[in-house]
Amino acid sequence: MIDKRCILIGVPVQEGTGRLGCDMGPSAFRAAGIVPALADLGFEVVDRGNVLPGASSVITHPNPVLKHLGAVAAWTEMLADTAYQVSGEGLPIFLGGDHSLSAGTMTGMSRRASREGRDLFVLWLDSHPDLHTLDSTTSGNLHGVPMAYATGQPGFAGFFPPLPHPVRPENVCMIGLRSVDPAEGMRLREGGFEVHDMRAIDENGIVSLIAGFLRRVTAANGMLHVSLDVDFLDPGIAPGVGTTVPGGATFREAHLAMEMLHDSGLVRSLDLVELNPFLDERGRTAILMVDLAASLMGRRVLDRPTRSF
Ligand code: Z70
Ligand code: MN
Ligand code: MN
Ligand code: MN
Repeated sequence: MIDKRCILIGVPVQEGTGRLGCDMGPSAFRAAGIVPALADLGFEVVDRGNVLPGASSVITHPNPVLKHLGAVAAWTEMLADTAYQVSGEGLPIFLGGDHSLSAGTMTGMSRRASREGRDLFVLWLDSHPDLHTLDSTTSGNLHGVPMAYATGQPGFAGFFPPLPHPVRPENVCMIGLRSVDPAEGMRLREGGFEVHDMRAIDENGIVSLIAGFLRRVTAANGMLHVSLDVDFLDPGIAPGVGTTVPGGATFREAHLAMEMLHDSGLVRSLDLVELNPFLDERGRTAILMVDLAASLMGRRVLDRPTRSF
């Protein structure tokens, strides 16, 4: 962590999903107490409020199912600039909003890493790889494409902003996958990504998976961005999300992952995405996500020595 300042950026994008409600995500994170939770850990918390994209143009594409291409491209362009700038002032926490926002945040953080002569690494905690291209998506929901865009898969040029610093697939670790479309599976097999599905968590435990990745980040002097999709979690504990996929991470696995990330000292930026407060139950998903963010930022039950990986 570069210092003790974290900067909250509300990103009320919902055009990347098929349903409404993610635009209320930033408000729900605030109502669930994210500011005092971080301030209690000794951080200076700067809440920049919600950001908005520039005007979107109508973009036509040969894939007729694409939804809100112009709007998501405009969000991406604005967020790449915002992530780059804010990451020079503190640790940005992006309060989504749907997962299309990560197209922008990964791009901006990759530029930040390059500026420091380093490589961006991404820990992607999600039931989905979000690795569709504009050509391969069959739902047309653009929260299914950010990883393909940020890693420079073909077909985005001329539709999304240019990508000067693509993230290397080898620097991406996905954990929690349990819903993968055929075109995404092909890219996962051939693209060089580090991929751990739910079975891998069950067989190995989440500790060894995360420790292995953190060792690689450390060895490369990498800068680490974490992208946490609500649907990484089991829907039994996190119902406030548009896509519920059974068999997700438990409360204890998710907290343990966050605690390890904190201990590593490697995290430089965080996305909290896909929270849909309209589908939540009395704020429990928002509260859980805030608690996980607090664990990542250093909340703990007992003092322990810092670990290196
Ligand atoms: C599916 C699609 C998706 C998040 C759902 C699902 C994509 N692969 N991503 N929820 N975060 O529609 O492309
Ligand atoms: Mn996702
Ligand atoms: Mn450059
Ligand atoms: Mn997902």
